[in-house]
Amino acid sequence: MPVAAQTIVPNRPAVQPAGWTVAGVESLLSAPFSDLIYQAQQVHRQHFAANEVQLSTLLSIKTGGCPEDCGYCPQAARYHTGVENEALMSVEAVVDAARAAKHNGASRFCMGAAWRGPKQRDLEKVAEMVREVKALGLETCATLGMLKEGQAEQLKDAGLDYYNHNLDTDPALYGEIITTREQGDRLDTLQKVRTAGIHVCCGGIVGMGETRTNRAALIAELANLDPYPESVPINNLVQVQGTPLHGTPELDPFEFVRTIAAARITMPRAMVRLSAGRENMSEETQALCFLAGANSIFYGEKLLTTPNPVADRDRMLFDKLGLKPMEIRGEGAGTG
Ligand code: SAM
Ligand code: DTB
Ligand code: SF4
Repeated sequence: MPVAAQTIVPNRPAVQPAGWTVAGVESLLSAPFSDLIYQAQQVHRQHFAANEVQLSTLLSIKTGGCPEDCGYCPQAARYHTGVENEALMSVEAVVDAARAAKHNGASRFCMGAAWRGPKQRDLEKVAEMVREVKALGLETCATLGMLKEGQAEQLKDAGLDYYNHNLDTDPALYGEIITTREQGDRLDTLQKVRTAGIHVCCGGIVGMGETRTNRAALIAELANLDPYPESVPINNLVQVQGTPLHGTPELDPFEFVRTIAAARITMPRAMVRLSAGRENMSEETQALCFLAGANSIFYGEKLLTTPNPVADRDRMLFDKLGLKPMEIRGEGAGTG
C-alpha cells in the first residue's frame, strides 16, 4: 500500500481556531517540499478547478513621480530609475487598452497609479474609467494608494470589483523598506475597501532580503485578516537599478514556490496570484507555482513599468501544462 504523504499540522493557537501563528506558517514553509506541495494541491482542488488560471492585465494609468519611498519601487520620484513620468491617462486611452486586453483573453483589468493616494478630481476620472471598463464585460481592479473617507464608496458605485493594496512585508520589516507611511495606514485603507463592499486584493513582495520567518509573518498577517483577502498577489521583487533594493541576493526559487503553497493552504478560497517576477522565472518554476496552488497571473508584456512575459509565451506555457484561462465567475467572483 502506498504511504500517504504526511499532512502538515501547523501550530495553531488553541483559543483562536481560525488564527495562524507565525510559527505555524513557518512550519508549513519548512516542511519537506513534496509534503507541502501535496497539501497545497489538495486544498487547491477542494476549492478550484485544478487546471484553470485567471488572466489579469495591468495598465499603469499614471506613471512615476510618486512621493513615497518604497525601497523596491521604480516609480518613486526620489530614485533615479529611468522611468518617465506620465500624467493620468485619458479615459478613452484606458478603455482602448482594456478592449485590447479582453481581445487577448484577459478576464480582469487592473489599473495602477503611482500615487500616495488619489486626489478627489483624479478619483472622479478613475471612476469613469472603471465604469467604462466594467461595461466591456471585464472584471475591474484598481490600485491607487491610500483612500480617504468616501473614495472607496465612489469606486464601488462605479463598478469596481477589486482594490489592490498590499501589506508588502512582515510588519517587523516594514519600516526598513518604507518610511513615508506605516503598515497601519495600509490596514486603514483595506478596512475602507471592505466596508464599501469591494473585494480585497492584498499580498506582498518576497526576495527583498527577508528571512523565512519574515515570509511566514507576512503570510500569517494576510491569512489573519478577517476575512482573508479574496485575491493574494505574491510578487517576487523585480530588481530595478536605482532603487535601494537593487542588488539584493536573489531568492531561491523553491522558497518562492513554498510561499505560494503557504498562501494557498492558509487562504484556501483566495485567488493566489503568481505576480511580479515571472519575466525572469523558468517555466519549471512557474509550473511548480501552479502545482502549489497559484491560479492567477498578470498577462501581457508589461506589469506597470517593468517587463512581463509576452502573451504568446504564456499561451505556449499553458498549452504545455494543459492549463486553461479562467472565465469571469460573475458577481462575488473571487470569494470561492
Ligand atoms: N502606489 C500604489 C501603492 O503603492 O499601493 C499603487 C501602485 S504600486 C506600484 C502596487 C504594488 O506593486 C506595490 O504595493 C508593490 O507590492 C508592487 N511593486 C512595486 N514595485 C515592485 C517591484 N519592483 N517588484 C515587485 N513588486 C513591486
Ligand atoms: C501587485 O501586487 N503587483 C502588481 C500589481 N499588484 C499592481 C504590480 C507589480 C509592479 C512591478 C514593478 C513595475 O512593473 O513597476
Ligand atoms: Fe509610490 Fe506605490 Fe511605488 Fe510606493 S509602490 S513608490 S506608493 S507607486
